Amino acid sequence: MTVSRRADFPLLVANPELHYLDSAATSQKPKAVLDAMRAYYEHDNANPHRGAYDLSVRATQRYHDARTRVARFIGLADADCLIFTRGTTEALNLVATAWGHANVQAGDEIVVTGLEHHANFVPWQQVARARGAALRVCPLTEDQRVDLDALRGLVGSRTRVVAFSHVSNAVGTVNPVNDIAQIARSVGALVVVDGAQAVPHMRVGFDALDVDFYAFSGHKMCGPMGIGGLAGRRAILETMSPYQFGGDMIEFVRDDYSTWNVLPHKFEAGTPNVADAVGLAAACDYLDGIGMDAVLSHERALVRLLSSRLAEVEGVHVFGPQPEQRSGVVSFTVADIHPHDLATILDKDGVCIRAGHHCAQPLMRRLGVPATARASFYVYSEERDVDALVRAIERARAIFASPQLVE
Ligand code: 7TS
Repeated sequence: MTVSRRADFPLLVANPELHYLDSAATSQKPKAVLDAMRAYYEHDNANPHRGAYDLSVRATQRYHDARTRVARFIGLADADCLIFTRGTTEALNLVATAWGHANVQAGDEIVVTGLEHHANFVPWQQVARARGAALRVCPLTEDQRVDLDALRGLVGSRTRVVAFSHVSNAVGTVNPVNDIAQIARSVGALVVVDGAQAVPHMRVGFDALDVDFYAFSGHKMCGPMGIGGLAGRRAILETMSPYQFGGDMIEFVRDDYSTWNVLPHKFEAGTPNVADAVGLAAACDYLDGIGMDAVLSHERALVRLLSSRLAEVEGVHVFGPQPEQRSGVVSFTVADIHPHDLATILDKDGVCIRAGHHCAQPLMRRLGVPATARASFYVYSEERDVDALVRAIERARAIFASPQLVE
């Protein structure tokens, strides 16, 4: 087991009894990120791209540098093809709106998978409805991986888009991006990847992937809330119309028409979120300081440990593939205890897990459960968090087995 980074996270240091096992929802923030954002506001804050004065030039430079840094982190050489967004949700809506509505025609098909978070499902469902296209949902294997044979049979000459998650938030499946992309390419479809649960946990090399768009969120990777990104191919971004209109994204505005700024500004209307971009760049520095391979192996070790411990607890069912095909997520149910009740009891022991449908209702329906309990790890997670979780589950089972409760 590699070393936990708990000491770098002020919230966890201030709460030594807390077992934070909900990093797939949002990660805690290291001091280095908080310091970088504070320093930006204390020394460099101004509205970028506007002022002729030195402070505004500095703010512009900080924003530019943050983009270059984050692009490097995700393996994107052409940093102008990284659009900063509020997060994955906005990034995927940008593609669905700006590309989907313009390019999907009546009778076309859009393919998503049965694993998707609503953020990569509903925008495509809505494009399909608006354009008179069909949404096809790719089936999964028994252990919740994308069924590649089924996908081959599902795509065809009318498939315009294949949209899928790199890593499932609900069960942790790591999907073979290039295998899926190859199937999409065979019919000439646009390839859109939801990387919200991948970028925080493993090395992602956008340029080496055969995909067109890749979305992610800063707040799940040690960065602040309110910033994320969309990486895209220049040739496609250039053809797309803006998603929102206003300041920064225009070139000329006449009474009856306007022309657009160059990438990335064309897709970033209004005052940009500089401080959060600076924070996200600091998060990239922080994670690279650990090494993404070390991040993944730390989480996998904990997933293996928790999976083997849960196998000994009666009534526990764990979803998803083998730990080697999963990120730091363990999604499970405990017989006769609703996940919400379980999470409430666990909270009394300082154990924070997520219970619910994980914004993946189509997946829950396929699993035949209303909800699951989900523990998710990150760089600050420790074996004692696993111990506390398993102990708390045993306590919950004892409470539910007690005769008083049955009466
Ligand atoms: N896609 C995936 C795979 C996600 O896990 C999430 C958030 C999103 C998209 C949306 O990201 P946002 O930053 O724009 O909100 N997932 C979760 C989760 O699993 N629990 O809370 C949020």
